[in-house]
Amino acid sequence: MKTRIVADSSCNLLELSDMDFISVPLSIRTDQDEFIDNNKLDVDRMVEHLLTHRGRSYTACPSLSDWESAFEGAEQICVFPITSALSGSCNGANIARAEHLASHPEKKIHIVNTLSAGPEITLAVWKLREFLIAGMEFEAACREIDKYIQKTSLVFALKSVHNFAQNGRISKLAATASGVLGIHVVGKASTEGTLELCAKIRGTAKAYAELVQRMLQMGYRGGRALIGHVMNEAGAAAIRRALLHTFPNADVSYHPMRGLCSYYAEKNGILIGFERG
Ligand code: X90
Repeated sequence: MKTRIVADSSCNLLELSDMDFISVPLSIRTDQDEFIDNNKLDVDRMVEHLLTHRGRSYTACPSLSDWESAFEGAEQICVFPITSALSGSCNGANIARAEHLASHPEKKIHIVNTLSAGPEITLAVWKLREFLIAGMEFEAACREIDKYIQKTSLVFALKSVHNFAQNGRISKLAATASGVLGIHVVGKASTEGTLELCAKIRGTAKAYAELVQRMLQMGYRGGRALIGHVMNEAGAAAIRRALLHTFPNADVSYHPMRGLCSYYAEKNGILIGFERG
């Protein structure tokens, strides 16, 4: 039976080695332009373009047919949409699943309730890949992933939450002081899958120290961590060094994020997905 992993583009992966994988793009829009978050998108150019863009901008989740075509041609599919608390992506995946199963009742489609975005989802995709490559049976692997994601978390440091406020995904009040020069908003994905803003920190070094501190408080003990950044490799590398200073054997990597996360996290933004315990 053909097994596939499908994620929407909030997971920042374009491919997955030794695994049938499809990324379903969200899109980022202004009144003039549309940026489809696929492998053709020049993310840095989009980020720079939006920095100088004066009008409104939006995002849109994948269409039902985008989801359904990602289900074609495989019999066992595990799906990773962005948090259902902030996007219609998960709802769309569920509707497409029901429609697809109506005409293909023999298939198995599992949708993971990620309640997160970016690197935390990537960790779960990587773990599922490991389970499947190790020969674990599909349904058992999906059950293990539902458990795994309970033991991972996401923290972030953003210099602006303007695009969240603009799109009504956090309150304007919560966004106060965001965008003020030198201020970083440090927060985490809440258990409901929304943004929880924890602190406003002046200065980059202090903000990153706060991120590491939060990770420790939340139970990071040197497991796998993935740092997603927006045009900020130096920042990601510095955080990685700080984590390795405390946990020399930790498996910490970083990568630039794709369009959707880069749009919301904005230039220099950092997201960290990590294993607890
Ligand atoms: O449906 C759509 O238009 C997409 C909306 C997505 C909104 C959330 C984007 C999150 C991107 C930014 C920081 C981490 C937030 C974690 C919350 C769970 C990542």
